[in-house]
Amino acid sequence: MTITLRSVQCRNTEDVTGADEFYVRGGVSVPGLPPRAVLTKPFEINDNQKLFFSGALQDPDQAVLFEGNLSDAASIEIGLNFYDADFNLEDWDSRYQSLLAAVGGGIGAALGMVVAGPVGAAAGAMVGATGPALAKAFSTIDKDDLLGTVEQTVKVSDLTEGRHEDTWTFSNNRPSIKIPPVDEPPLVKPKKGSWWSDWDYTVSYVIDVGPGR
Ligand SMILES: [Ca+2]
Ligand SMILES: [Ca+2]
Ligand SMILES: [Ca+2]
Repeated sequence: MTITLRSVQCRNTEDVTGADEFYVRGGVSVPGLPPRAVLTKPFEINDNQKLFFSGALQDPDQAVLFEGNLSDAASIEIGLNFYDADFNLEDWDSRYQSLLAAVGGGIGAALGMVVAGPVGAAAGAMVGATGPALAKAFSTIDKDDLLGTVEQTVKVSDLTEGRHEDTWTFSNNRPSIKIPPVDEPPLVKPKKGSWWSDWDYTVSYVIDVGPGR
């Protein structure tokens, strides 16, 4: 089976003027397999645009979240952060491999701490790990704007053979997505009197399940 990021739709950018520089960072974990580090290079997207990762990325492999055969008993944990880049934009091409390695090291260390943790623990650990890992490689990267996070557990036994497409929608009002839902994430309220931006995005992804799973 494969899990792939398909498209991103922007209804409202985080940047106040012009397009956002959208990227995804995080990881995917299956017990017993090496984790997969996820890092897509930033691409510009503006209000009311929908872009496909396959066209927006020079290397569409960056949009692959998982690839391999799994048994019915397996489950896949996905932990992703969605960002608008405001810093280092000109450095991404030359430093991509070292950044990807930093994400891999960060999620690997975080997963080591949650071995045999409860369902969803690995996804949460990966979401929390990319910031510190990347900040070591790129000192200003954590000043980029976090648009949303997803923590999702996919049980292979829940999937029928064929293609499944679904979406994650996140905004300044509801940036945190947990699947299966633990409890409703709290609404984020702007602080009175401080600078505030709003944004609204939907990312779609595809799970393709083959006959051998
Ligand atoms: Ca921004
Ligand atoms: Ca930006
Ligand atoms: Ca906005």
